[in-house]
Amino acid sequence: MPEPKPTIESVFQAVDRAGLAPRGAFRLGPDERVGALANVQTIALIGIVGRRGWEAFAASPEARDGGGDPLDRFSRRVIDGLAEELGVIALYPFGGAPHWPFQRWAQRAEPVHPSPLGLMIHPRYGLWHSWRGALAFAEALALPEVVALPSPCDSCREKPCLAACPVGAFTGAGYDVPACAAHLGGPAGGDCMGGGCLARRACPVGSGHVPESEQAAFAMRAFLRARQAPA
Ligand code: B12
Ligand code: SF4
Ligand code: SF4
Repeated sequence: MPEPKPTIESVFQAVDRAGLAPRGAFRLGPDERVGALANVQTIALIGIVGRRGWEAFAASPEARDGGGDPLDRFSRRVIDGLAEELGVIALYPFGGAPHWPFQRWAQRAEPVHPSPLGLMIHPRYGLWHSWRGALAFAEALALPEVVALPSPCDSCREKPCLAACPVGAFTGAGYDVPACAAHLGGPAGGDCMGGGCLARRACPVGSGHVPESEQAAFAMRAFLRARQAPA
């Protein structure tokens, strides 16, 4: 007898049990079903929101084994495990170009919107969320409708995020990555390195989900290490 079709609710429950955050799901259009996605109809996104997901990582062997890219290795182990259990494909936001368009996908799965920093903003979690992977199903799963909520940036008149970076890395024309990395690696970069990006922290949305210093510092160290690695 064929395996029963999973429901999106059971998939989200499995993600939850694995300690990660379900981040909604969406259907691929016919023109998107090419290459590695040729047999895929539904994509369910998985991530970290606030501390949800981070705690599972912090308790994982990868967090303590001293090896490189611990969060990516943790994500692969857990999400590959879910994919195997469900008989589906796992996709990841990391691992080199060409990148899967997680930010674009996310806008179809949850009420997230582009912010002036380039990061997606969530009405509840603000800028404090990310994606760790996705499960790609051959089946067209029945999905709940995404609740449409406006972008918090539309009604944010002062836009404090744009003024908070000490080196003006957010110019309105993009993100000046070399300026940011030079600041982080220099003597004045301690505040961003220890507590997280000041521009991100200046956003009033989701302020209850600002990561504790250990989580923020981990992300900043990983970012700086990647910027300093030889090309
Ligand atoms: C390359 C990359 C970078 C580069 C360059 C980023 C840049 N702004 O140019 C570097 C290394 C500098 C970088 C830095 C950081 N990154 Co980065 N990065 C990526 C990565 C791996 C690929 C982006 C990409 O090129 N995608 C390919 C295109 C085709 O996909 P896309 O969805 O269409 O993405 C673009 C569109 O969404 C577009 N876009 C934005 N709005 C809209 C609206 C519409 C309608 C459309 C069509 C497109 C569009 O902007 C995206 C390009 O960045 C993504 C992961 C991923 N796979 O997406 C993470 C990602 C974007 N980064 C992320 C983060 C958190 C960071 C950092 C904060 C570092 C950190 N500590 O983790 C910093 C700061 C980022 C910043 N302020 O912009 C998160 C963002 C989470 C969020 N809330 O949005 C992602 C999604 C990774 C993840 N695992 O969740 N990053
Ligand atoms: S400070 Fe305002 S404009 Fe900037 S990300 Fe937050 S809500 Fe959006
Ligand atoms: S980490 Fe610091 S230097 Fe880099 S963009 Fe954010 S505020 Fe600016």
